Amino acid sequence: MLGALAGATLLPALALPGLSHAAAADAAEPLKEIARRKGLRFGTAVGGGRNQFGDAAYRALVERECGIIVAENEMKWQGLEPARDAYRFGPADAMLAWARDKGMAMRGHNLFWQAEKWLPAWVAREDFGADPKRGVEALMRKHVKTVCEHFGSALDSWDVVNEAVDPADGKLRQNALTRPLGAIEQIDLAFRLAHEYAPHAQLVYNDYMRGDAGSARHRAGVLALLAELKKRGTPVDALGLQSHIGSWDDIDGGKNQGTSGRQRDLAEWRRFLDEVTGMGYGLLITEFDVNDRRLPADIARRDAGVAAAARDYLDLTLSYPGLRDFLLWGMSDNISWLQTWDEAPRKDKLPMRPCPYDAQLRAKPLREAIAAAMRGMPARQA
Ligand code: 9MR
Repeated sequence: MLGALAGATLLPALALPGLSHAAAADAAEPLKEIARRKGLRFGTAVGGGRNQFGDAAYRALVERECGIIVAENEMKWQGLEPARDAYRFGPADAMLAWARDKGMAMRGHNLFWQAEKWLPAWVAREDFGADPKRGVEALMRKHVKTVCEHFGSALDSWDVVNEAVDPADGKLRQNALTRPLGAIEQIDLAFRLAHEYAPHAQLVYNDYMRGDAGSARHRAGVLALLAELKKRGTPVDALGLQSHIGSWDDIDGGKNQGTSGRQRDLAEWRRFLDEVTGMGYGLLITEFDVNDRRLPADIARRDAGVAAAARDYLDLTLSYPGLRDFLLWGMSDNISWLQTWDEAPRKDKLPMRPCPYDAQLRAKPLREAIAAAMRGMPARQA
């Protein structure tokens, strides 16, 4: 039944006035197939709410386009263990069952999110006893063991540590787990535990550094972290490039306007990726979307600007043949986290258009940019 729905949902996209023939042709060839021919897995995050996993048309779109999914929130520690020992695996299990039924792979996101506000509130209040170091180690072990054993080999890639570097100064963030252990020791332990309980899985450090000047400290901090982990022999396989690209720079105080700014940022990004891969780490794109807050209100111009930014970024990032997974953070504009994230709204308060499909699930120029970038990229390494 969902298969039939998928066709019905996508027909309007084929008939959409203004879409080029190329875009119409791409709507006929699923993004996952374009990716698969080159040895890449293409997919998206899926949220558990009514407008995503709860919506048959949205599910059908994901099934048609994606070969891999990740839960937007349902596998986070806060989602799996909202109160101490009160595990709630139901929402994540339902999504995993669906993925398996439809032949989609699934990755795990995330075991430890370093910003204290995203740890479960009960962890911050926890009494770690007379020997807090051992108390933290015991809690971390219980968490990783319980979660990794629950999902077993169903997940072949895990974001083990998420967003450890503070973009403001490039230093490691502190939280209730790092204070007793030390920040680098806690990150090291997280990966060692993941390696112990999910030995089959690719273990990923995931962060949102970008190429622009405002992100320079963030990039430097991530490189320093990866170098230190390498020195310690920590079992980290890859860097997850979240890839929330677009108009962020003015928030961070950078001056990135016009084409020369874009070229300079891309050159910095290449330098960064070269350093990461030079250390022997793999890469993956984990959360791609395009923030359009600097682009004009006019929809055609805005969508063209989003597509152009995506194309530049993807042409460079997908040129690294060790990059094997490419996931978006949502397929359609209406469900994007950017619509409700109040730190960076558009000044005109219009809804953002950061995803390849619009609110009616019609394909946008961003979809064509993604398809074209994947068609043009080199085949992946075996
Ligand atoms: O999109 C997610 C949003 O629904 C959640 O409220 C938020 C907090 O759990 O996390 C968002 O996803 C983030 C991801 O987990 C890590 N990288 C940044 C993403 C966007 O904020």
